[in-house]
Amino acid sequence: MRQGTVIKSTGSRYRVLDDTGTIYDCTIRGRFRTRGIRTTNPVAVGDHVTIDEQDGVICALTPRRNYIIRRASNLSKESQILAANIDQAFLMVTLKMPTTPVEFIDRFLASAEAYRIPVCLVINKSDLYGTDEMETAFRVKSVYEKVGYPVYIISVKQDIGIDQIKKALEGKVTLISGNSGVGKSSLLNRLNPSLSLKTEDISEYHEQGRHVTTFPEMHPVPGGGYVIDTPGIRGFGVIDFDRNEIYHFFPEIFRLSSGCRFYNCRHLNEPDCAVRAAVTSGAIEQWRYKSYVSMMLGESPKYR
Ligand SMILES: Nc1nc2c(ncn2[C@@H]2O[C@H](COP(=O)(O)OP(=O)(O)OP(=O)(O)O)[C@@H](O)[C@H]2O)c(=O)[nH]1
Ligand SMILES: [Mg+2]
Ligand SMILES: [Zn+2]
Repeated sequence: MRQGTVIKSTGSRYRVLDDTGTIYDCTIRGRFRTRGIRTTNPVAVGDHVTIDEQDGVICALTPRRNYIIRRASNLSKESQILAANIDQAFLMVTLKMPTTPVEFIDRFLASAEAYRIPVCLVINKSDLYGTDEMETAFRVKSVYEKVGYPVYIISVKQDIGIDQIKKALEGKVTLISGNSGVGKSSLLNRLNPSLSLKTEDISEYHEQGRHVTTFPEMHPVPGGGYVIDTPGIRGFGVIDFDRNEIYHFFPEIFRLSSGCRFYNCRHLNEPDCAVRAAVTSGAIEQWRYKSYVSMMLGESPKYR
């Protein structure tokens, strides 16, 4: 028997890394259940497991510290566990080729707040930015840092800002998410060239990536720590929020909400709402509030 961590899961096969650095390809035996949700995969990347290395089977699962899920498909009631036991997430975004909508950032951050997973924003491809885009990048940086999220502006291609990324990854298990084509796999290749992850030119015409990475996979980074590369934007399941709780997941809105006249203020059109007052005064960023309202109204995001 050995203890190990699942570093890859492709349906029925699991790759497990033990603490001596040996890799085992395993299947599972017996029943593993995750309380409360129906999942298509009982064991996920990041899971700590006990394996029988003779038979190549996973025989026990250590309780998870946390996990993130996504719906297996739009129609399905079943969920897929994307990753477990994560210390933090990096959300990689780009202002060009492709352009990440801020609303996507806000939905991702709200989901991460709900999972209590700290997030760093990584704005990549700064080499492509002209003066206007650079200004936007710094504006985005100041808005999100004010809310409490660290923001890094980097260029994997020109090797700018990579040292800060290395430092932030040190000793942690980090999930890397972001829409297709933003450069997640490219960053991981830059950090650990021996990975040779597949990357692909995004189509100039669509300015969209094509989901090159298809299964979440965990990779060691030099200096200690692990990163989990996830498939495209769908990487972080937008969870089904309880409407009345959404404002808990916008930290700056939550902080001000105690000043509202009504304890159950939804911050939409109630009188004496401290949140709307803060939007008017500029203390809360307009686009953050718009994202909040859009989630409150149950609008579905327009991007894929
Ligand atoms: N100009 C520029 N291009 C970059 C940069 N980083 C990555 N790219 C390019 O962007 C394209 C997509 O990169 P990938 O690393 O495959 O993107 P990904 O986020 O892993 O995409 P999926 O696996 O589909 O989710 C590739 O052509 C990369 O060479 C950068 O800093 N600057
Ligand atoms: Mg990729
Ligand atoms: Zn209010």
